[in-house]
Amino acid sequence: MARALELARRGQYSTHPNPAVGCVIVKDGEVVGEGFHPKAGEPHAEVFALRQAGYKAIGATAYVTLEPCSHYGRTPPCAEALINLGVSRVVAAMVDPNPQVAGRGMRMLQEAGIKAQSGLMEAESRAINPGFIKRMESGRPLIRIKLAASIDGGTALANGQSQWITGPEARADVQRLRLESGAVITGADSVLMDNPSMNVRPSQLPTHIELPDNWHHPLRVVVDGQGRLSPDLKLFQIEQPILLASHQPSRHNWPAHVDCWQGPKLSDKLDLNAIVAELAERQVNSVLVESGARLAGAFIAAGLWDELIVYQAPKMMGDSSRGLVHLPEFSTMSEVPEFKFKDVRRVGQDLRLTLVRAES
Ligand code: AOF
Ligand code: ZN
Repeated sequence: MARALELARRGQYSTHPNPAVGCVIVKDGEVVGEGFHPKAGEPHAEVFALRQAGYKAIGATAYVTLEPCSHYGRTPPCAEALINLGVSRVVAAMVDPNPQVAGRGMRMLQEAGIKAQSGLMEAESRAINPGFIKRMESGRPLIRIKLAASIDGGTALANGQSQWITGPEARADVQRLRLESGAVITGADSVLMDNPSMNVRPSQLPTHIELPDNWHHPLRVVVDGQGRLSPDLKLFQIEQPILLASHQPSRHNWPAHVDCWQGPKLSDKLDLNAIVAELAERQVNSVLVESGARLAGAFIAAGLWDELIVYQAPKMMGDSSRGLVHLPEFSTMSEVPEFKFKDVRRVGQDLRLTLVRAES
């Protein structure tokens, strides 16, 4: 199973919206077939492993990082392929949270007389596809909010200057976060302030990442309620898909890669729940919010987040600098939102703090 997990990880930047899955087929203590799912629309992990195993699959054990599927999706059911090719035992790391499968694959195998169990190295398997699992289990994507600040919480000087607070290693780590995300969301404030491109730049990724040729570019999402952005900005010059979200129609003519999406208003602003629902509809598994203090605060206040990732630089910007997140004023400490550190580590000269809900 450890080997199957290793194989699964090879697909982690290209299977969107599908999960990354690996499979190893073992016969008489020897590996006879290996495979992983490379891309949605292409065969699943089991099919590649079965092809390699050929007749040796008869009486063999298949280790799969996800329950074999039971449905006709873009490809036929893997449970059927395992049955037809004579595998006698299937060990899965976890049940597929996709409601179209959800235990039916295991049942199909058992009904065909195959010994089928799940739960081996489950935590490791879940860690490979957190976004897919979140969307399948809750109907909305996993939402991570990235923030960067000085040790005293400054994110920009009073004059707006903010580049660069954190060092090159932290910025490379942010490139990795983008690569892991189905969509990256930012707001008009940040776009007007920094003129960012919001894309993944392979040359700026951490050196340990092996990027496959068919890697998935995250959908860039820009929240522009007031319609303040114009097509000449840098991010619109890059011909990768952009979703431009507003609660009112746009006045501009946008190039074909910019999809203008109009959503409902909630207290005079675009309803963030509606954007998140739209992204789930578009099969986005995980979202990275990379925005200014207002939009980040709005996501937090709406409860639309799973992880806060805060990069903290060993610098002081003083109390005339701008703060990390805009939240309403609190009058007692009991109202102040509390979080829990899930992970704390050093990235280059900076710290990376990962926070989750206090009650999780
Ligand atoms: C497997 N093995 O390697 C993967 C599985 O549209 P399709 O046919 O590609 O089906 C996608 C669904 O299949 C996906 O949502 C998930 O439930 C499952 N993925 N299953 O048996 C695999 N990638
Ligand atoms: Zn399958």
